[in-house]
This record gives sequence, C-alpha cells and structure tokens, in this order.
Amino acid sequence: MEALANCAVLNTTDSLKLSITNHLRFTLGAYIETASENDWYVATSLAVRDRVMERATQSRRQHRAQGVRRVHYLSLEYLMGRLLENNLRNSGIYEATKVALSEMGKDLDSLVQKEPDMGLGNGGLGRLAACFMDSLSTMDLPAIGYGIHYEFGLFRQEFVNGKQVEHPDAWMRDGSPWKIARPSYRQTVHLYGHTIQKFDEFGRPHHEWVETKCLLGLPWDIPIVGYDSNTVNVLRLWQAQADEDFNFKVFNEGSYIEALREKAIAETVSKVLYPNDATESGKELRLVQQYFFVACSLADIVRRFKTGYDLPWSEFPSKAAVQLNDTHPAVAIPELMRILVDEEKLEWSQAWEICQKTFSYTNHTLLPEALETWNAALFERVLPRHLQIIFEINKRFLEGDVEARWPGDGEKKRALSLIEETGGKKVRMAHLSVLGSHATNGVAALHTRLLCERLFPEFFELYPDRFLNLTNGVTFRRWLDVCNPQLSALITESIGSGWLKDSTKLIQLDRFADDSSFRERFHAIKRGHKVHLAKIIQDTCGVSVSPDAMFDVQIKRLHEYKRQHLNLLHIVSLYRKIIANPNFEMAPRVFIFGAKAAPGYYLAKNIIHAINAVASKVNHDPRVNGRLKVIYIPNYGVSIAERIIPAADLSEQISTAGKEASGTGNMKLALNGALTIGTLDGANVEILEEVGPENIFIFGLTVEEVTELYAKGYNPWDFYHASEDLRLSIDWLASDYFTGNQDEFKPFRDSLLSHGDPFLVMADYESYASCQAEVDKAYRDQPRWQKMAIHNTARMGKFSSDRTILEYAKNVWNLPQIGV
Ligand code: GPV
Repeated sequence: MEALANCAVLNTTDSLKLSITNHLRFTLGAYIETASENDWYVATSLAVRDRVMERATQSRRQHRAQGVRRVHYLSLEYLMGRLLENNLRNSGIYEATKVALSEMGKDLDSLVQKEPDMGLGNGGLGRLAACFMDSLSTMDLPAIGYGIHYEFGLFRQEFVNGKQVEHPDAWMRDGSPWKIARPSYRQTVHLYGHTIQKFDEFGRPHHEWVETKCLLGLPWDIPIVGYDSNTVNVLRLWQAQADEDFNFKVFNEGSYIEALREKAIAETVSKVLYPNDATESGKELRLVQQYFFVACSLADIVRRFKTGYDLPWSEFPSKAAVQLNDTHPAVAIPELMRILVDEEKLEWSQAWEICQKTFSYTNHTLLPEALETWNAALFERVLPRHLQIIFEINKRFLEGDVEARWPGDGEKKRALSLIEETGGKKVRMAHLSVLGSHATNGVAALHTRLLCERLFPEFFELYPDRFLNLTNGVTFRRWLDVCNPQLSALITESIGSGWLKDSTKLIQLDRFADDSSFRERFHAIKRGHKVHLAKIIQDTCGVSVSPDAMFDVQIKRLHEYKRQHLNLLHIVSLYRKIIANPNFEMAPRVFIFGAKAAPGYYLAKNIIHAINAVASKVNHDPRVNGRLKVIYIPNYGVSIAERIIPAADLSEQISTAGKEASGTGNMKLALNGALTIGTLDGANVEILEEVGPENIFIFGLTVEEVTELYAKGYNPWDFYHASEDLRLSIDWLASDYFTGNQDEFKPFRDSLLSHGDPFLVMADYESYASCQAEVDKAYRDQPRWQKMAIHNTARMGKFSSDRTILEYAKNVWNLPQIGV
C-alpha cells in the first residue's frame, strides 16, 4: 500500500504491539494479564485511531493550505455499523494487527465482535450516508459529514410471543474509542422567542430574533478512513447541552433542583433517533433536532470560511458545497439566509444567489406519507424568523419566476407554493429544497424520471436543468472486502486487487463463470457462509437449517410497500401445497427475514407477528420434512447484515413498482452472488440492465401497468376470486390455525381486501408465485445457478458508491480529487 509508505514504521507488528499494550496500561489502567476482552478491543481501536488521527490532521492541514472547496454532507442519519475491522482493512493493517494480537494470545476476529454497532440511522438513507463517507475518503475528496450525536440509536428489537418489542440502544454506554470531543468548536443555537423589526439610520428595516432559548452543541469527531488513500475526513456529530449558566435566575432563587431539571430537558434534543423510516412524524422535538444540528453545522462552516480566508461572501459557494440528504436538513436554507441577511447584512438577492449556489438536494422517496411538511404555527413557535424568511422566499418566487412563466395562473401558484394551504398552513420542505438549491437529484434512473414527471412536474417545467439522476451505490470495502474476505481474496487472486478502488475492473471476473474449478471455489465460499449463518440461526432462533437449502433472503425495513406480506403469502401457499401433497417437490428453502417496524406502525407489526406465527408452525411441522424453514432473525442491523448477505442465494426485491426509490440491499446481495427476484422498481431496473435478463428473475406490474390498473379501477377482490391458490392462502393465514385466534391477522387480511390493497399485493401475487417456480427450477440446476451468481458479482461494478460519489463531485459539487 503505497499511500501509507510514509508511516510504514508505525504499521509493523512490533509497533502495533507496543501501542496496544501502552493503551492497555496507560489509557485503560489495565493489567495485560487480566484485561477483559472489551479492554483489548478498546486498546486495539485506540492504537488504530492513533494512526488514523495522524492522517486526519494531515488531510485537514492540506485541505486548508490548498484552500480547496469542500462538500458538507448534512444528514440526520448515519448507519455506520462497526468501525474497527473496516478501519483496519481500509488502512491496510489488518494482517499486521492480527499477528500482533495473536502473539499476545488474542484473536482479532473475536475482538471485533465486541464493538457495538453505531446504529444512528433507520435504514437505506442512513446506510447510504455511511457508504458515501467511505467513498469520499477513498476517492480523496475533501468532505465533512454532519449529523447528530444521538445517545440512543435505532431501538433494539426483540420478539415476545412473535411480536416486536422495542428496547433502547445504549450504543455508547461504555464510551466509544472512535469519537473525539472538540469542545473548542462548540456552538450556540437559538430557538423559540420572537422577531422584531428595527430600522437603521437610513430608515431601512431589518429583523431581530429576540428572547430566544439557547442550546449548546458539542461536536464529536469520528475519523473516516478511506481505502488505500491518504485522505481521512471526519464525521462531526453534535451533542446538545444546556447553556453553562442555564437558567441562572432560577439557580439564584434557590431552585437548584428545578434548574437542573430544565438542563436535562435541553439535553433531550440529541437523546434519541426518531425510528420512522420514510414516514414523517411532525413532532416538535424532531423539528428542534433538525434545526439544532443544521444551525451548529452551518455556524461551523461559516466559521471556517471566515477564519480560513479573507474573501467576500460571493466566494462562499466556491469554498463550501452543502448537500441535503433528503429534506430533513432543509431548514439550512432559511438558516443560511438568516445568517447572510440578518447577521452579515447582505442584500436579499445576493444572499439568495449564494444560497442556491451552495445547496443541493437529494430526494429519496416519492411516497406521499414521507414528504415532510411542517405545520406553520408550530414552525413559527420554534423558528419565528425562519418562517418569515420562508414566506419572503415564497412571495418573491411566486411573484417572480412563476408569474413570469404563467401570468395570472393561480393553479400553478398553488401547485408550486412553498406553503400548502389546504387544511391549515403547512411548509412544504421538498419545495423549499428544490427552490433553494441548484441541483435536485433522484437516486435511481426510474426514480428520477418519476420525480420529474410526477412529484415535481411544475418545478421541472420551470427549471429543467436543475434535475439530474445519480444512481445509488454501496461501498465494496464493507460490503465485500470486510464482510466476505474469502470472496474478496478469490477475486483478487483472479483479477488483481485493483477492483477495490476501481470497481469497473470487476467485469474481468465475468469469464470465470465458464470455469468449473472457479465455480467450485465460488460455491464453496458461499456454502461456508451458509454454514456460519446456520449456526447463528441455531443460536438466536433455536432452529436448525441445512446449508444445502436455498437461502432466500428479505432484509430491509418492514413496510407495506416493500411487501414482506407478498413473500409470506407465497410461503403459506407452499406450506399448504406440501401438506396437501406429501410428494410435493421443491428445492429445500430457508426463508430468512430481517426487518424492524416503526414502533407506531401497527400494520407492519401485525405482519411481523404473522411471519413469526407462520415460522413457528412450519418449522415444527413434521409433514414439511425439511423442505421449508422460515426464520425471522431479530434485531436486523448492519452487523448481522454482514453475516446474512454473503450467505444469501436469493435476494427478494419485491416492492410495488414506483415505490422503492432505489434500494441498496439489492446491490449488496447481488455483489455477493445472490440472484435477485424483483419487480421493475428502483435500481432493480438498472441491475437488470447490467446482469442481463438471463441472470435475474423479474415479475410483476410495471409502473405504467400500475397506472393503467388504477385508471381502470382496482379491486383486490377480483384477484381473490380469480386465484384459488391466493384465496386459500389468505383465508388460511387469517384463520385460527397459526395462533389459535382467528382475529389475530384480521388487520393484515383487511388491508389486502376491504381496505383496497394499496400496494397491489393481490394484483402481483400470481406473477410472483410463478416467478418463484422458475427460481426453484433454476436452483435445481446448480451449475446454471452458479454461473448466474458469478455473472451477478462480476457485473455489479456500476453500483459502487465510488462511482456515485464521483458523479456528485463532478456534476453537483464541482469538487476536485486531492492528490498528496
Ligand atoms: I425519505 N429511504 C430511507 O431509508 N429513509 C427515508 O426516510 C427515506 C428514504 C431510502 C429509500 O426508501 C430507498 O429506496 C433508498 O435506496 C435509500 O433511501 C437511499 O437512497
């Protein structure tokens, strides 16, 4: 690893041994002889961190010296998972560390398991942010990630009698060796209060925001190590604190306890991640969280601009790009306006131009229930000045560009307004984001097309050049090199190691599909992972599964649009057929689910219960005779995903067409040689283009067919009556057979029938079931299956987040790659 040659001496086994033992002795005060496994994990991480911090400082110094433009990625979620192994492999010291530890009688692979997941995100959006951080460092792009230092990440899921129960996730109860407090960069944030208008000596009005409440933001930095690169960027997470002399009046009046109670309230702001995935909740604390981290981050960016350069404000966008990860940080737009107009006294129009040049926005969903709007009255109470600014932006927009383009057209103004007027005023954060930025992107080709045609048609008409597609990707380091080192080594042996940094090279693996000895090795690696996963399943679920069965995997958040219930109906149908016909032939299958439901999402929880109820019947029914197992792995998250994905044979990507913006699990699974059964939705469309129709199983209605079906009038009962298989399966599931209570899954059945089946499960069922029969046939022809699997791995090069991030850098941020 050439890039690290300058610190080669630090990376020898002896040097690592010394560092680890020094940290054990001097940082942790432990005896080497009696140190706990956790002590060893912490000491090892600190030894790695020392080496990484050195490079973080160098990167920062270099970025500052060259005065480069930086991207600031604003995201309310980062699903980082564990850091130790990733950092070791990315910085090329995994082997040396493994040897160092083993010479001291310790096993690195068991130490890495001690690390709790850093689960500060819900699902795809948060994991995408984590993959992007990896790619930004790997591609030597100057970047800072900003987010919230949640004390509690996404809840830990447990099943009690098959039902989901949530527990707090105290991921940093024991501290974390990766994060470093930066008290000198603390920021103050104002909230609530009211505004007053004042006039300067020339009679010009300006606004002051007064009688606010104050919060402090303490930054924690986490170094982000790139693979084979010199750049170490940081992820900066803000923790909310009460003002030092918080409520000193109450203190002085002797209400010491009362004052401390208020202090505790201030600190709730960064206490916990909201567990809703792709659904907005509209709660005041959520708005406060959003503003808190945005205000801290922008103040930090502005501080760097003011202290680092002596440039006019017009140059601000040439130094700072700010990416909004969905609308969650969109309050950054009025916040920058407030800073420029109220504090820096810029003219409105100049401030607005700076704003639009600075920001860009990624949309991650078309689902109407996920589009954020804020009740204007609530917004005004929390951020009175920001609401005024939003009204002013809106007024100038509607009277300016909109009136010029569609004179006198009230309908167009209603459609484009930042304020929704029906049923009480609401601020539309998506409209604010499109208007306040120079670029809006979707996350897969189909999604971007629908964004332009259906979600923002008027904006697209007005500003067609602002819209672009940037198809998602995943980091091949974590999602192949770290989670599947055996396959990574086989690939490197076959085509060299260049593919880890230049994913287009992966295609060189394609020709090995015809090499039977390669196929055997590829298959043996898959089987090894299945044996390992089988053991995990035995330990966590108490069910034994055969590694020779097909591992059919659906891992993602539980959501009706993702249609775990479509999968379940098909399982119930197979179960029924097996019982009806003891000689029913099928390749043995293990259906594996992993999914958390938002705690308040009643129907999703009912579906979880149904899957568990079916599992407990199927897994204990002797008539099934090994053909079918159903496993629901509890507490799905990044680390367990790293065990499931390398072991998967089949990847379920079965959302209703037009609903999944992209999906990223689909990419990780195909990369690890799982075949996809999927709809023409999200990035599946592009996966099909890459692997070819002969290497994927596509079923179901297309976006256009869905539209036609609704235009004709959709009635799920038609499908119920037309398919005996479907009818018998639904009725059986809703009977008392699975739980002893025939009302248990009534919500589930009602949603599919009397409540109109909003995600077209009934309409797609037959197509899905017959596609699954094709899958069964293909699996029984193992040489064919393995060829298909290798083609999948070889043809995933497009879906590296390095490619995605270079497209952002070129087409949105105008960022150069920095060489050392
Ligand atoms: I909006 N996504 C998510 O995980 N949480 C959200 O709040 C929203 C979107 C997801 C989409 O559902 C996926 O299709 C997509 O792959 C992912 O964001 C990353 O773009």
